[in-house]
Amino acid sequence: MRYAALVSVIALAVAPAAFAQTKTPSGTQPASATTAEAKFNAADKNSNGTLEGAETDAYRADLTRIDTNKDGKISRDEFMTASKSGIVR
Ligand SMILES: [Ca+2]
Ligand SMILES: [Ca+2]
Repeated sequence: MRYAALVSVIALAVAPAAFAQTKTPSGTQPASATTAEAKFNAADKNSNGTLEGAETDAYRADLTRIDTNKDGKISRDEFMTASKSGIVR
């Protein structure tokens, strides 16, 4: 009786770890959304949620491709889209 209870406790403790290992293979994922988010936040010096003016300097070469609505600014959505398609690295 006590042994059975112990086994079920161990099974409960081990199961989530095994699941996590099979779900996330290490080192195979491309730049994640979290990384793109961090890059955007680092570039957005005034934290207004948009890259404009000097904040876009690092992305000037690709600005026409990143700035899909052509307002001269890079929104968070535009940045994420560009990141997914490999324009922003
Ligand atoms: Ca900004
Ligand atoms: Ca824009």
